[in-house]
Amino acid sequence: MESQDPASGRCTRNNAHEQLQKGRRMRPEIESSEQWRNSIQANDMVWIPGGTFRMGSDQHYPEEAPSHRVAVDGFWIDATPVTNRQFKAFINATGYVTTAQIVPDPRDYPGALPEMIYAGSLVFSPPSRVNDLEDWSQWWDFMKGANWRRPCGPKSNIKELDDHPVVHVSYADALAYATWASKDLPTEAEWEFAARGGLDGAEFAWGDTLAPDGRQMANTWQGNFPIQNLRTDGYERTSPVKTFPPNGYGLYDMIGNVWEWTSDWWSDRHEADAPKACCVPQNPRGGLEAASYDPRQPNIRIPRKVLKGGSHLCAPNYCRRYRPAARHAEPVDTSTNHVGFRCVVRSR
Ligand SMILES: [Ca+2]
Repeated sequence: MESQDPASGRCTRNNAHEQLQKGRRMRPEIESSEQWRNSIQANDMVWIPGGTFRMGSDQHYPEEAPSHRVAVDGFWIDATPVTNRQFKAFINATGYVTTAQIVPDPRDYPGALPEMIYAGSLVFSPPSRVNDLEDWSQWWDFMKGANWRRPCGPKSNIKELDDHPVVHVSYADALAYATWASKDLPTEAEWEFAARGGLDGAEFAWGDTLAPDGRQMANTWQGNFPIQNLRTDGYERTSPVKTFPPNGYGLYDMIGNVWEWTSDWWSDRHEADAPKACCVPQNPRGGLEAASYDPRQPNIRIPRKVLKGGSHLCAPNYCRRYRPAARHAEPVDTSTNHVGFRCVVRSR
């Protein structure tokens, strides 16, 4: 099974509630609809008209199947992933501390080596050679001191990365930001509908060819992952948002750059297509939390959410998940340097 995101064995330390209360007190409430509209426009959001579409794919990985019809109501969605500049404003306003900056509770990780219990996050560290593409530990390093301010470890910083997507955010971190901003996280159906940009059934967010006429349409990986990054698209790691063309809805970086959190609990497969148009699911909310745990790690009870969009580490030889239908299971406590998020606002 090809997969790029390991379960890191991090803990869920939910300090979000207390910090959010603090944040709310410091942030003026948006009370009138006019203020709300102004907020939407000021926040660079795009209105996605509701509709029915074909979600998933029968042509790729088993977790994307079966392709089935789904209906979603209209909603607003951020034109780009949340950037370091935006996340910094949230941190400055609330004093929020991210999951990666907190030492995990060993009780959440029975069997974990004591020397592995520290504040840190997963950083992609390309090896010079690999023995087995199934063994992700060859290129993922649970690095002490890595967090959103230090994306490549303690000696790195984000001085030149204001317009890059924020990374090293857990699900709780993403939800805390969204709540502070009076927004929410998208469901998988909302995210996929938006990513398709009106091209129902297309392979990619821009059509059916990965690189039309050789043009790179997203920040992915060109070359032999994980040892050879040709950077044909110009970027070895994350790229500034809006570097690559928008999709048909005017949304940037839906594919590639960073994976994005959705609010749906993971399920191994989609549900079957409805037998009649009358029975198409409306605004589905994903599977059950109890079914989202990783069966390969029975001792670690960390539920998993759905990630969408693929990242700069998705490569043709390893993880062809640079498509709207692609999905990945991520434990809610896990943060890495290729996972970020964007927010939605549902119609009032
Ligand atoms: Ca790239």
